[in-house]
Formats: sequence, structure tokens, C-alpha cells
Amino acid sequence: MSAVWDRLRQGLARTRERLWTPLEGTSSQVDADDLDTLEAMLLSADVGLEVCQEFLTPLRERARKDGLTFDGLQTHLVDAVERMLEGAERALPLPQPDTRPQVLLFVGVNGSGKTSTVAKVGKALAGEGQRVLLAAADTFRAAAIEQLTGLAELAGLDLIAQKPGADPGAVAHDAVERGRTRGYDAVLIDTAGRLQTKRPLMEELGKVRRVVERLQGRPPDERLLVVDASAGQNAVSQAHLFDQAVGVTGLAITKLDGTAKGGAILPIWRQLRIPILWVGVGEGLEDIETFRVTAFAQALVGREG
Ligand SMILES: Nc1nc2c(ncn2[C@@H]2O[C@H](COP(=O)(O)OP(=O)(O)O)[C@@H](O)[C@H]2O)c(=O)[nH]1
Ligand SMILES: [Mg+2]
Repeated sequence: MSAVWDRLRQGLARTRERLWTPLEGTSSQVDADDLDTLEAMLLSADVGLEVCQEFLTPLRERARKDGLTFDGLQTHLVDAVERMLEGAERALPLPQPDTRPQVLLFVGVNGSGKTSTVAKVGKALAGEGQRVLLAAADTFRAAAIEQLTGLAELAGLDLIAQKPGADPGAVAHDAVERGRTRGYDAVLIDTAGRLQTKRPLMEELGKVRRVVERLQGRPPDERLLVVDASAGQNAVSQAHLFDQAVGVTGLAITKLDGTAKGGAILPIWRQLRIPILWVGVGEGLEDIETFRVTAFAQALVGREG
């Protein structure tokens, strides 16, 4: 098993424990009570009622008719999770020499993990040999600029920043222009997420998008929504809001490690049908994984392939 999978498995450990610990004393045959317990646990892992029923209805039937082993239950769940997430996986396209730099705009509500994700993804792309430039276009608070500056230093990445209060569009402009003239492969733009301010966030993001479009002749190549896995139903309304402003092309789902709510990916995908590029599994710069359906299903359920 690779280190990559280890990290995802560790990140999802709390969700997995929540699912299976109550069933640990179960004999090899799973009965109706066990499935009720599993249902409660799936719900508490934020899988949602609808998804939960879809998993459990065939399992109940099978347990009643033919009997179901604990092993069979896990295998069936891995399959069911994989089937449900079909199409949810998308890798970031490689930057093309004739369209460099690839511009990635990160959006999302405050605290969802944007700034961390920008640094984590930037570091991962640099690790693949790309020349990466970060842009601190969350100019709303000095702390936000300092945070990204610190992370860029830690990750050894170049950064464009201006003073607190500067126009985010101007920061994006600086960064993309520098990206174009200095031969960067990727420009990653961090943005503000505070919804309740005098500066209307959605207008601000629309402006950043237009600034990039003017320089590149196309909008930011990716408009990535960063959502916290524990946001639950809010993730859906957040997605609609940001989609209207910038047209979201992909998701990064963060904090799968902390909450024991790793199941939230299922209803998020089911309702939004926006592909997931990365999952965040910790606070460190390395704690991010490219989203892979099979690895996720196995890590969630606790099975190795
Ligand atoms: N456990 C955990 N914490 C995370 C993850 N991603 C971000 N965080 C933490 O969440 C908090 C908010 O993150 P930040 O990137 O500043 O969010 P922003 O306001 O959207 O820019 C910080 O304390 C991060 O360290 C993750 O995947 N797992
Ligand atoms: Mg931030």
C-alpha cells in the first residue's frame, strides 16, 4: 500500500471507526439489528438519508434471504460507494506549453480551507516539476496575506502579494502577468471568503475572473470551490452561490480527517455533480490527496484492494 493511500486511510480513520466499532462484537453473520446500527452510523458520518437507504435496502434484502457475512457486507459497501461516485473523479489537466500559465482560482466561504489548499496544491504541482506562482488575492485582512506568505515560504513557492486592502483584481492581474512573462506553468489564486462584508464578495470574484480573462483570452482554467466536509447541506448552497459568480469546475473537499464525517462526499457529489479533484486530510502541507474513487471507497469502508 502506498504512502498516499495511507494518508487517506488515516484521515478517514475516525469515520471508519464510527462505522464499524459498534459492529465489532458481531458474529460472522450480519442480522437486521446490525444493519440498523450500521444505518445509524452511516447517518452520523453524514452520508445522508437518501444515500443511506440506497445502500441498506439491498443489504437488508440479502441478509434476510441468503444471509450476509461481515465480509460480504464490507465488499458490498465498497462496490456501492464506487458505483455511486462514478464520474466524480477528475484529475487536473496538465498545463499545455502553448497556453501557459494554467490559472487556478480558488473560492469558498471563510474557513473552508482555501488558503491551505492553495499552498498544498501548489506544493504538489511543484513536486511534479511545475513552476508555480501563488497569488494572495484575499486582501481583506493582513492575516490572510501573512498566512499565505508563510505557507509559500514553507513550501518554497513564489508569491505575489500586495498590501492589505488592495484590489484583489490588481493582485490577480500582477500574478497572471508575471506568470505569462516569466514562464510559470501554474498560477494559483487565493481569494477571500467572508460573505458578510461591505465589499460584495461575488462581485469581487467576478472581477478577478474578468481580469484573468482579459490577460489570458480565457477565464481562469479552473474555478475550484473549496468546501469543508462537515458543511453538510450548506455545501450545496455554497456551491450554487459560487457557481453563479465564477462557474465552478471542480471541488476540493477539506477536513475529511477531523470530523468523522467523511461520508459527506457522497451526498455532495450526488446533489452537485461537480467533480472532486482533491481531498484534504490534515493541516500539514502534505495532507492532500488527488481524489480517487476506488481508494476513497476502500479507505472509507476499511478494505484494501
Ligand atoms: N484537519 C484539517 N484542517 C484543515 C484542512 N484544511 C484546512 N484546515 C484548517 O482549517 C483552518 C482554515 O483553513 P484556511 O486555509 O485558512 O481556510 P480559508 O479561510 O478558506 O482560507 C486552518 O486552521 C487550517 O489549518 C484539512 O484538510 N484538515
Ligand atoms: Mg484564507
